[in-house]
Amino acid sequence: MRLRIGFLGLGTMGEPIANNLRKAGHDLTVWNRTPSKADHIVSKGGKLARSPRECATGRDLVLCCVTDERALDAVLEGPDGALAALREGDVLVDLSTAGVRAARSVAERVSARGARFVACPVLGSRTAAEQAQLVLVVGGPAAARERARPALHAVSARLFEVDDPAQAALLKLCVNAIGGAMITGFGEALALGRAGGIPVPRLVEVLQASSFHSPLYLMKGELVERKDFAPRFSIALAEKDQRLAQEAAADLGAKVPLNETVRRLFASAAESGRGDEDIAAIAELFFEWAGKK
Ligand code: NA7
Repeated sequence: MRLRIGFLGLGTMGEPIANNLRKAGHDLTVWNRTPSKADHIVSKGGKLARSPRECATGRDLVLCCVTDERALDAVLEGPDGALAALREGDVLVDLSTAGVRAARSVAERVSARGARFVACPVLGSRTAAEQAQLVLVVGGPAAARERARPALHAVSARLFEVDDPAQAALLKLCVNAIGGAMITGFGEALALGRAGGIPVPRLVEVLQASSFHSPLYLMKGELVERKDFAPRFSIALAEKDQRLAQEAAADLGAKVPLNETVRRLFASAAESGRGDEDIAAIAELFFEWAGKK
């Protein structure tokens, strides 16, 4: 089914996702705060809207993919915001990881306009986005999920569906809390090993033969070795996800001491100028600390 889609936010993840929607034959209109990021899509036949409101007007489906809850408010609110365009029965899908509070609050604001909200945080890197191999956690009313499904299938390998947007947001935060603990534990152990003369590839080789093996360690171990920290998933975004997990934990009365430590580590890396680097660069923080003794 060919949908008229409005897509807001063409960053690292949003651009390839929107591009796959175009390739799947949907009628695509895009908007990005920095319009030049739409050049490729526009050169291939996508249309460029002048505001989020214009982008969201008269669409079968509106999707957005922006940094966090603040960016989400920036594209939704105000006279030129996307919310102002929503009409009875419209569907807004948020692909951002904006947290549980945002999922609840946006769901309320969208339903106040008679429209329906689906929180749909994505799992996977830019490469997975380019290859339409993302994993999506889709949370919202069944009829809204049904409307969104052809578009979501076009950009993903697998969908996990739940009824509640807040639960979809929480599921994603839980997965990334585990990922954050894995990558920081990995970086710390690499530095410990290196301090005792164990090269990174050797440690990764043994780790991968153990029952703790993971594609994450293989991928990130190679990046650490090559010092290639171009962002597949940036330290700043990882820190944001830990912050949102802490916020959710506080609301639910759950204790997340490990998460607090992981967040502090990402924050230290960001403060030392590594915020825009890939999470693999967390190892460099431990290498620097090990060097100082
Ligand atoms: P990026 O590459 O940092 O892209 C962020 C996008 O959000 C990009 O389009 C930004 O526009 C947009 N943005 C950020 N702040 C604003 C404000 N204030 N107003 C409007 N638009 C804004 O992030 P990713 O694509 O890697 O990740 C997106 C989400 O998916 C994030 O939640 C991840 O955790 C998962 P810009 O191009 O800078 O003008």
